[in-house]
Amino acid sequence: MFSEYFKTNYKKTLTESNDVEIYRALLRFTKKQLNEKRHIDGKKKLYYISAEFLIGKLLANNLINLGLYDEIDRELKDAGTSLAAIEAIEPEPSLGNGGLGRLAACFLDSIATLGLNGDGVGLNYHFGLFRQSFSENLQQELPNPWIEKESWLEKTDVSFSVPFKDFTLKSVMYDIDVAGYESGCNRLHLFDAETVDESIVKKGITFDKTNIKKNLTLFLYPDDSDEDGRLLRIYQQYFMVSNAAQLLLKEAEARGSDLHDLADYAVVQINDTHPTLVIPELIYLLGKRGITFNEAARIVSRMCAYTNHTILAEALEKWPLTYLSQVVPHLIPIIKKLDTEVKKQFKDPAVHIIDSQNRVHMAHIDIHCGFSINGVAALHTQILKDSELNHFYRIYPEKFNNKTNGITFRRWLIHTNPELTALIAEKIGTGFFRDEQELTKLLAYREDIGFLNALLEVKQHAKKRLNAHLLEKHGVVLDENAVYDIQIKRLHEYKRQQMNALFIIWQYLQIKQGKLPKRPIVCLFGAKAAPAYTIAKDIIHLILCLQKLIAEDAQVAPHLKVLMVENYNVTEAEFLIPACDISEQISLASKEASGTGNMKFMLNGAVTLGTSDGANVEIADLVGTENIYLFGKKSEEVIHLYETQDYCSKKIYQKSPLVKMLVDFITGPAMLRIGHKENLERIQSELLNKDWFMTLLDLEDYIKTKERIFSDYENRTEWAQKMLVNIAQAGFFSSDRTIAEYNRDIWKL
Ligand code: 26Q
Repeated sequence: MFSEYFKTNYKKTLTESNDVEIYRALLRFTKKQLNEKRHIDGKKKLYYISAEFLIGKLLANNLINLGLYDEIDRELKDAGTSLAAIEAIEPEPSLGNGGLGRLAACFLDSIATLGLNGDGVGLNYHFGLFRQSFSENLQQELPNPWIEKESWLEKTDVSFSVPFKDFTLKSVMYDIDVAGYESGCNRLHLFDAETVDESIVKKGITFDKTNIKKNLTLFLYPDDSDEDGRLLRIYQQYFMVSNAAQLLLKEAEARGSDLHDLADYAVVQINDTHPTLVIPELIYLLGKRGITFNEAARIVSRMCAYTNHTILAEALEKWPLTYLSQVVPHLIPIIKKLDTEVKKQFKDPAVHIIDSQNRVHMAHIDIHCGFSINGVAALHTQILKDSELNHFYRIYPEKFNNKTNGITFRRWLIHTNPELTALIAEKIGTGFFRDEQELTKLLAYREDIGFLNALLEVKQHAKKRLNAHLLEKHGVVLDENAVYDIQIKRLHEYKRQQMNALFIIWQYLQIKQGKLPKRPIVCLFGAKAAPAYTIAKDIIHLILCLQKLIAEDAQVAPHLKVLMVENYNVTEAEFLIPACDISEQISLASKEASGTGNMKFMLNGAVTLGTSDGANVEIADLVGTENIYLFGKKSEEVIHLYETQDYCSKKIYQKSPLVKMLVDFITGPAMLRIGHKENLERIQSELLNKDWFMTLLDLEDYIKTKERIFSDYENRTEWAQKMLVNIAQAGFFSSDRTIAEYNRDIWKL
């Protein structure tokens, strides 16, 4: 069918065309197919507002969801190319950073797949999150242009005026169609400002942060280490939510709402606190349309639901009232009024919206003024109720609920791992495409040696595919008989990439002493560090120095390899995850809200090495202790240590010769020959004098557990059984399940 379309429109055959031409034609063709799809509708509509939508490349996924993938792949293969080759040409949008953004993308897929009436709303960042490059073993940040003349974006004629204190900006709405699997279409609306000027970006990702008209949608998470940067974030947030609110009102009115009944027509999911200003903005807009403050606040409180993605105090947004006055003065009376109401009812300052230092606590607005607060994994929600948000839980127990995260299997199994998909389908049919719980049927094959061997073969094949990609794109060669140990996620101290680095030092020293691992070990990393997050960048430096040290050591290199993949993104993840044996999920217990990478790895037959944190706990419940490697202190112990301020990393260092040896190595002669003294000393000193995320606390247990996992890996049949159980029990983590729960408990579409 595509070849026909191509011939008619391009007056030549696929065989006579190159991959770039085919890509452009296929983009147009697929957009046309999307256009002809039914638009999902209904009286009530969900607006999923998010600063990030980490959608990844869209071509293959759209074709899968349209049911066209196999047919077009066949046509392309007949013409001497393939969809995989064509996909390589597509640029990856970089509209997100990590879990929260990828979750939003998986959710859009599931919302459409379940036929629910719901759109995403965000910003059209021209350069997205920065592109990462490594030079001198340091992270460098560059702009990441992803928008081409023809892309998935469609400019619409929808436009709104967004009033700031000193000027008003007109918006432009771009749409990306979101096709559900064998279902209709929803949309992702990305707002932009026509005045934005890419040419103001100078060296790296620096630009004039005060020139809002020109810089508003240039970058996701512009550096906010100074006041101008923080103000810019507020400009971005308000621009996003004002557009969302205006769109919502316009559409609800078109569907027949008289605004007094708005809550019957629209529901807003606030993805972390970044879109919180939508609450005062909706009250403001309803006020302008003649609705009293009290009624508006009541309507809005029936419409807004908030998802919390973190318990890190430093990540909970608090904006000085003075900043908000400088950007959106018209919202100040509303925020103050909401705060006054709260202060009338509750004396406890912990729940006030505006604190004694005149800072506005964004999450507090969400909790008081919305009807639902959800955590993203069972443990996370429990911690919110018991400690982090306990003051609020005691006031509004009925508002709190858990929605354990999920991932879309269309992307993270069917698309990324066609071999595994085919193998599973051979055994249990394709029912799991729609009902992921059907994967448990695989449990019947636990003793089927043929099937277990086939699983191992599929893994081997994925390693080959990864290696071909790494060779082509990054010029590196990995041993395909090695065990692949992978940690890919945002770089953050609580995720403890530094602990993994200390393990690598330990393994290096073992090999230096002649104690060789039974088979080569490959340690893969992928992570971007926020440009102003110094210690995170030091950790990248540490890992890159180890990578070089080991690669250049002829005695060690055959047994150990470290690779940090440059510019880690969704596409890299799609190559890495199917090839993984050991999934590193080693955050300090209580700190990782959920994790979703852990679910993707599990689904692709990797075994988790992790702490009892986030969704790891639920993975463990599903697969049983023999199919997961848990280590480290439990969340209650960690929370207790914080409360009593009893943790002292220096004491562990002084007591344990092993820990001392590893930490000392960071600034030893071998490392100083390669790395920068300043960076290495800073990370070492952080570990010794602060170690806020208790790396040294779990280090020895981590090393011991890792030795055990490598040893168990050698029993290939038992390992394949672990793989099987992990795949079979992954069905619970389908985002279709998560979204069905959101709809049942919150949205009620
Ligand atoms: C806050 C203030 C100032 C600047 C930036 C931010 C900021 C930016 C991004 C705060 C948080 C984020 C992103 C958070 C995130 O990705 N959280 C992850 O969400 C996933 C989906 O729920 C969870 O699985 C992860 O556990 C959680 O870390």
